[in-house]
Amino acid sequence: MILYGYFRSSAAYRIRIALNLKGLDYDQVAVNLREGAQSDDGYLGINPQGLVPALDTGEHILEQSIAILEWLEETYPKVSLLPGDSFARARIRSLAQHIACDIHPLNNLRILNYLKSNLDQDEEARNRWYRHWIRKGFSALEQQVGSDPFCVGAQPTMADICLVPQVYNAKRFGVDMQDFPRLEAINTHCLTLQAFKDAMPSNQPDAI
Ligand SMILES: N[C@@H](CCC(=O)N[C@@H](CS)C(=O)NCC(=O)O)C(=O)O
Repeated sequence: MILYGYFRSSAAYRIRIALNLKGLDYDQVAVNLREGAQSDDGYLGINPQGLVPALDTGEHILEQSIAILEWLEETYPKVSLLPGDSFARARIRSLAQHIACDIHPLNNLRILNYLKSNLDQDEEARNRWYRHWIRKGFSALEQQVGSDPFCVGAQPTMADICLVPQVYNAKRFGVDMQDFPRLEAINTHCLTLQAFKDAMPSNQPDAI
């Protein structure tokens, strides 16, 4: 499989964690978001949305990280990212979607670029925007996650796969994680696992 991503892309980071947890081999192609490579014709031929990640399965190209996670789960069920009964699985999906649908998109690069170029917002204003939406989402998430020791239960799930990259973003933009002790504890615990460590942005071939 080939993962099209970028070391700092949190959506691609999700897929790296999942592939590592499931023990699947993959190659990576870096799409340099800072240089605008997501809008090159070549990449738009892979994902017309101009977003990473995209996963070439060898047979198909898949986009959208949550859909890719679901496909990986169905295709390689051995190490489950959605364990438990239907209620547990719905909770896992709910936390994952909270992050992937309601927190992450507001702070995407193209949103920040629009705030800068079209709405004349300076760096301080853009960073305030960024921190605001993470803090708002994390305040609710802090009350929704468990502590056993992952977001839901005793093994890492799709919820943790979405949480860890979002905490990485939060820290990068100066969100004080002391206000979210449960999220911080889950993040710290996840990062003791090799699959999460290997997926960290700083451990990717395109890291600068
Ligand atoms: N909903 C998409 C979001 C993908 C996404 O927003 N990717 C970001 C990086 S984390 C991106 O490619 N941004 C490029 C841009 O904003 O121009 C998914 O989950 O895959």
